[in-house]
Amino acid sequence: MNPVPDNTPADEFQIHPLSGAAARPGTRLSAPLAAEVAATLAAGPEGGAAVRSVDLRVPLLEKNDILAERNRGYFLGRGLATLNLVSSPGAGKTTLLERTLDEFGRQTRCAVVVGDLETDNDGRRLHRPHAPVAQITTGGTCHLDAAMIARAVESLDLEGVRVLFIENVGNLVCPASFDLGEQVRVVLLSCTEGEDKPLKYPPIFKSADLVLLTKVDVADVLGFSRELACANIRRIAPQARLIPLSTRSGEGVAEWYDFLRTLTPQR
Ligand SMILES: Nc1nc2c(ncn2[C@@H]2O[C@H](COP(=O)(O)OP(=O)(O)OP(=O)(O)O)[C@@H](O)[C@H]2O)c(=O)[nH]1
Ligand SMILES: [Mg+2]
Repeated sequence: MNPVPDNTPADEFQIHPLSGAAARPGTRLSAPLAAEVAATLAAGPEGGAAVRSVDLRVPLLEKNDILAERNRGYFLGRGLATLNLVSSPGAGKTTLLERTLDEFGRQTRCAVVVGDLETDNDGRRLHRPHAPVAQITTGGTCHLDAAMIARAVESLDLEGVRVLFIENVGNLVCPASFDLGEQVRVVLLSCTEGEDKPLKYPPIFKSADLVLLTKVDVADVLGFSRELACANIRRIAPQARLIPLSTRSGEGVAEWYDFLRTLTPQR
């Protein structure tokens, strides 16, 4: 494999044509594309192509923000408090929602929209006669967006529902950029991930209204420092409320329900 040159400018990256059409001279490309590929490869060192990155997210995010604002108005009009739960894969979002529907959800009617790349596993886990659930399978997209939420919500019977939970795709990066129109963003950090994650993935923590430090029942056995994790969360997300929690031991669960009870729909 070709080494990456030392003098690579910060806004460029390298593509080495190890596979695909560019690596197979026998493959015929259309004439204009072939000329463009040949010129690009000729310009790069040892067959590598230097490509300037272009940020395509700005128009995409502007469109999402407009749709998110529309969702927010819809939720407010229906008197719905909405929470967007985001975390790395496996931090305990579905487990917390299962327990929440079984306990809090008996007094206050709740609904759930849950997103995953593939499978409807979480939707099936969350299915309860007293709580409507919609599953979004993104087919590869690493986050939910406002348009997906608008379509999913249309499929739900929201009669009498006061709290709408949105379980985002497990990912600590992409969901940070996509407003869904939620009232409250809840970021979960589990003890199995390590204390340093707020420092390494700050955008999502900076966007949090509430941080749940989950799986605290296993903190000691993992040698996980709750104090250090809480200090890191407070440093990166001083605006957020923090609740250490375990769905296994029940620690923090009552505080979570108290938080939910205080929510009144607002922008
Ligand atoms: N020890 C312990 N394990 C937990 C706790 N909460 C969840 N788990 C376990 O963590 C694993 C992942 O939990 P999920 O609820 O599926 O996590 P998730 O965030 O919904 O995962 P994705 O949807 O894949 O992102 C499961 O094996 C749960 O049993 C907890 O409080 N303590
Ligand atoms: Mg889940």
